[in-house]
Amino acid sequence: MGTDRIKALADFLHGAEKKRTEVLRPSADQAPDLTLEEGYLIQEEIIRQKLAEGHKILGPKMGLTSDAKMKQMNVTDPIYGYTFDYMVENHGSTVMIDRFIHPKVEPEIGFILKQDLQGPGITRAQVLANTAFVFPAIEIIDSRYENFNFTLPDVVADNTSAAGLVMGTTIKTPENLELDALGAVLTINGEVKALGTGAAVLGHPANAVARLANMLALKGEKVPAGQPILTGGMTEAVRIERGDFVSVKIDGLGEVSFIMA
Ligand code: OOG
Ligand code: MG
Repeated sequence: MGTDRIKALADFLHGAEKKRTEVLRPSADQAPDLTLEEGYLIQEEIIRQKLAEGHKILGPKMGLTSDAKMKQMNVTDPIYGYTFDYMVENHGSTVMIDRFIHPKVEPEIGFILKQDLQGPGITRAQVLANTAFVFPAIEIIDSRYENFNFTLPDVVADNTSAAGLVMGTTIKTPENLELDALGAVLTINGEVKALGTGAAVLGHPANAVARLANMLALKGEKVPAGQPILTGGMTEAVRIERGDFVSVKIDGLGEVSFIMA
C-alpha cells in the first residue's frame, strides 16, 4: 500500500472521529488485505495530523492486553496507540456524551516512568524499578467502526479506539502494591458491571509496559518518562449511556469516577 492510500485511509478515519460518525472498517471494504504494519502506518499518519492541528500527545496506551478484552473483541494480540491532551476528563467531572459515537468504559492501571525506557529485552522488574507512580484510570474507548467490529489492523489504524481518559487522583509508588493481586470493580449507577484483577493484564500490568517498550524498540522508539501510560482494560469494556454514573475502584489505588451527560 502506497503512502497516498495510507494518507487517504488516515483522512477517512480521522474524519470519522472528528465528525463522530461510525464507518465501515477498512478490512471489510476499502482495504481487504490491510496488514498490521499498514495499520500502524495509518495510525502514525493520524497522529501526525493531530499534532499538526495543535494537539499534544499525552502518552502511549496498550490495548487488548487481557483475555477478557481479547475474547470480547475476538483478537489475539496486544496493540498500542496514543492518548491526547484533548481526551482528558477530570475525576468527578461531567463528561459530555456528544463527544463520542458509542462510548464504552474500561478499568485500567496507569504508569508514569522515572526515565525513558528503551527496549528490546525489557522485563517486568526493569519496568517496576523505573516506575515513579501508578494510578487508577477509566479509559473511554469509542471505536470509529460500526458495532466495535474490527480486525487487529483495523483497530490499530483507528488509534486503538482512543477517545477519552479519566485519571484518578491517587498516585502511589509501586513498591508496596501487589499490582497483580489487586482487584478492580467497575460499577455503573451503583450496579457492578465487571470485575478484574491486575494479573488479568498479561499476568501483571508492568508486563504491558515492558511489552510496549519492546514493541516500540522495533521502530527505534522508547517509552518516554513522565507520560501517563495505560496498560489496557482489566475487564471487558462496558457500553455507557447519557446519565450514567461510572465508577472504578481498584484495591490500594482508590476510586475514579465521572458522570456521562
Ligand atoms: C480497542 C481498544 C483496546 C484496551 O484497553 O484493551 C483497549 C477496543 O476494544 O475498541 O484500549
Ligand atoms: Mg484501554
